[in-house]
Amino acid sequence: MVKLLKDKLQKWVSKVGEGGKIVNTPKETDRSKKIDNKKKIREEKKTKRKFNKKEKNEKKKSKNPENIKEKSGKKKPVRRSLSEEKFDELFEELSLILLQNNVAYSAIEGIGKSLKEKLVGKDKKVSIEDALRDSIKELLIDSPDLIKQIKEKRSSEKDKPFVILFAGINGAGKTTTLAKVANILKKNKFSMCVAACDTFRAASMEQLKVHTDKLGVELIKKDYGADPASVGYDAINYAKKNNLDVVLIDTAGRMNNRDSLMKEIEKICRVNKPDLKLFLGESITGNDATTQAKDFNDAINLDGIILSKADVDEKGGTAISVSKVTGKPIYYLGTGQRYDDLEKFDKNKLIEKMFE
Ligand SMILES: Nc1nc2c(ncn2[C@@H]2O[C@H](COP(=O)(O)OP(=O)(O)O)[C@@H](O)[C@H]2O)c(=O)[nH]1
Ligand SMILES: [Mg+2]
Repeated sequence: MVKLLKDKLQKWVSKVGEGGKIVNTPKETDRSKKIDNKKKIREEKKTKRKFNKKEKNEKKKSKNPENIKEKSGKKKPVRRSLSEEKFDELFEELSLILLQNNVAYSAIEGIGKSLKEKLVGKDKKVSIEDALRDSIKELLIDSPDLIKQIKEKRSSEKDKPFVILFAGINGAGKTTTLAKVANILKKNKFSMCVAACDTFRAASMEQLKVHTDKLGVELIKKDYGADPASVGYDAINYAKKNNLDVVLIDTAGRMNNRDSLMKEIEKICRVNKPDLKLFLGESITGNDATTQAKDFNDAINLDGIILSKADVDEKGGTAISVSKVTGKPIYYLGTGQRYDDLEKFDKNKLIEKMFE
């Protein structure tokens, strides 16, 4: 976003006031003209008189904003209270930038509300940039530790594998991400098998087979057209028999507004009871990914989210939006097409990227 956001923020800060004061430009109000005239007179007097220490102190104490010594540097604290009206007016502009950067309405509302609480009517020093960072951070959930979750389940229920289901629309990156997750799990010495529950799209099983062969992982599949729930069931039984740690379920892409397909994924979940239902969304699709995440969450009650294609996304707002609408954590970000291109989601890193 965020060069734009940053620019806007700077403009915003300077409107609120250099050094944090609210600047009334001469054109803005009559009152500000008066202040300006007063200032001129004072300036003239000032040149006549010697600038003694007592006067300096008085000026410091004065409430006239022009006398507040400006601080140089990046963060400009707000010193005088910002009215709610002024805030609303300024936040409207900021909302547009956020909107253009894939932050959904509901998330913008959330940011606005929390920013307002931090800035409006506050006399103490508040850096607007810090307040905005904090408001965004509040919407993001810390990424859980998948490895720890699997270990915990395997030690508490020794006869059951940890089942992970990947859901999302076509092309979101489910199959590729499943392979990337398998790669991470392998590195952590977990044993696993993959369930080819996309029995719908031509060549889906062949695509999956290429990955499982490369990774040296067993693929459980049936014919095209088979009931996907039963493929998952077979895979879980296979894992139980072979004492495997994890079952990864690949599913067919489905549009979130297609009732029959959403019913099908509900059935896969009902039959196989995944420990982790992950929604795969594309970072670049912003509001679309947000609506999908909400619909999938309504249908199958997601446990978490992975956003793919973060490598081609400059905006960063999708993560904020999907977290806000689902209230679920983002586990990973897909950052490319190789197996290693999967990064644990780090909200601080995302915020830094947005403000860099
Ligand atoms: N650049 C980039 N491409 C990705 C990423 N994840 C998946 N892809 C590509 O997106 C396309 C669709 O991925 P696929 O896993 O088949 O999606 P699915 O239909 O949800 O299973 C493929 O060409 C992938 O290589 C990612 O993180 N970054
Ligand atoms: Mg696929």
